[in-house]
Amino acid sequence: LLAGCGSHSTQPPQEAEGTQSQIENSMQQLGVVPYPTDVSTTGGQWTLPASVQLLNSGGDTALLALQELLSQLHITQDPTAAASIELSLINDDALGAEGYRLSIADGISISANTDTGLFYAVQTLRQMLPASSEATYQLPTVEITDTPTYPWRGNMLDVARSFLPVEYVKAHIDRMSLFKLNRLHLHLSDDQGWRVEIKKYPKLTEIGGASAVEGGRSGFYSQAEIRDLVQYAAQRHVTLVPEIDLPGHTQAALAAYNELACDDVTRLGTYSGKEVGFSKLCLTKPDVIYPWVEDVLSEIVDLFPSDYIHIGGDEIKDPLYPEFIARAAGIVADLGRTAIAWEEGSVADNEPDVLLQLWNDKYDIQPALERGHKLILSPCSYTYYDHGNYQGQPNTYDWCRKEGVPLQRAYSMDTSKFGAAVGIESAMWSELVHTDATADNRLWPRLAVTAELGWSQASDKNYEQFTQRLSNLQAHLDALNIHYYPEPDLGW
Ligand code: TNX
Repeated sequence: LLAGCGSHSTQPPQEAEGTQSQIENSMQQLGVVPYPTDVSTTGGQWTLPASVQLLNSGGDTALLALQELLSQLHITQDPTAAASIELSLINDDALGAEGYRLSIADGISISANTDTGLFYAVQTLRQMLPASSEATYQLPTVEITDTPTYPWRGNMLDVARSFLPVEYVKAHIDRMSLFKLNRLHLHLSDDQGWRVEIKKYPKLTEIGGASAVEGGRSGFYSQAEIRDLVQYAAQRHVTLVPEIDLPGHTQAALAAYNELACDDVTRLGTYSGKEVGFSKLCLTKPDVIYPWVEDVLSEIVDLFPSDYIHIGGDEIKDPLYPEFIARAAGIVADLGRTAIAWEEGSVADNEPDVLLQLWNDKYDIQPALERGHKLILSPCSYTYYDHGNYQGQPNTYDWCRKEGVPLQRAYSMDTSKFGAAVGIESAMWSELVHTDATADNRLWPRLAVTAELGWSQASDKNYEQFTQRLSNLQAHLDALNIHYYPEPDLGW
């Protein structure tokens, strides 16, 4: 499906059919987000018939995704059908671990090095087709070769301030996968709540799971639920990245286990305010806190197969803070994984493989880059989706940018200017986000920006074309039941 020229089109006037500029025009209008690396089309069309045969050599989740897509469109599978859709695993270094080729001529042929690549090709096809069944399916004849710019294309959900139920997280993973987003960072603990069952410390969820920010939702994930979520996400090529925020932002844990605090008698109830920066594990009680940190992180590692485990590290002042971060990152390493810390953790003497998550646009991360650390880019003035879709949007923060983070602002981020990065991650903090519908409104359509900046070539960046392509995906967002913000730039 080619995107029509919207009223806000900036396309040059069309020339005679088949000219180079017409071809480029139609190329740029392939209604796909994130935009693929290389698209070549001759301007022809192919009609996908009502019945096709599937030829599969190596697709696993990709085959399931393709079958689901066809069944939604009421296209039947028939081994004797003339037209075919073929999935094949190949060996082509240029495609890496996530890339694919998709060719549409008088059939559809998809190839990739991995099931992940095949799966992403199916997502591209899904976007090129309508969101629900129609009488006929016209596709442009096209050759797409597509590989991501960054391996880390993420989103963070703060389920600690206000909980998000398993069903929401699953729906979110589905939605992410349509846009080839591949990391879901779960902020599982904070002052206002503790959201993951830890068998050795049941009070963490008995007490910490029962609290929330004022007006927000309490709750927690059992270990069985986490295992189910991990598997659900893996089938959609999303890695769940757990964060246990340490040593600050720990009031929920301190309320459950008072001995972790320095002042075991004062201020140890649960907390439902919004201010940050008052709580911490007692860093002068190493014999108490480190065994606890080790126990908690070893259960986390056991639950989450992610190579990276986030240890938090934000917004705390303590002379022993650098030592704590280095020790906690060391515990993660001893458990066979690699730590992520928020930018402040850069003051610690960490192994250079520790990832730093940049959140303050102006933080001086240069010294850490010089030591070889890589970044996850979450500069608040572009990626904090708890900030308004527009200036003054009710129940949004604006501490980082008073105009909020409108779609165009988010899109204007230059990912190359911050230093060596594994990718980009947008963050939805939830002090002010207390329902599924509000979460949807904050996440969408802006999450499509995260996807495009994380995947597409910087040289293809063009806001007008991005909005044209994205506006065409409205029916897909509707089909996924997303209560998105009706962004005027998209005509929604
Ligand atoms: C800063 S950014 C925080 C969070 C808040 C958020 C609100 C960061 C690492 N910490 O604790 O929820 O601002 O926008």
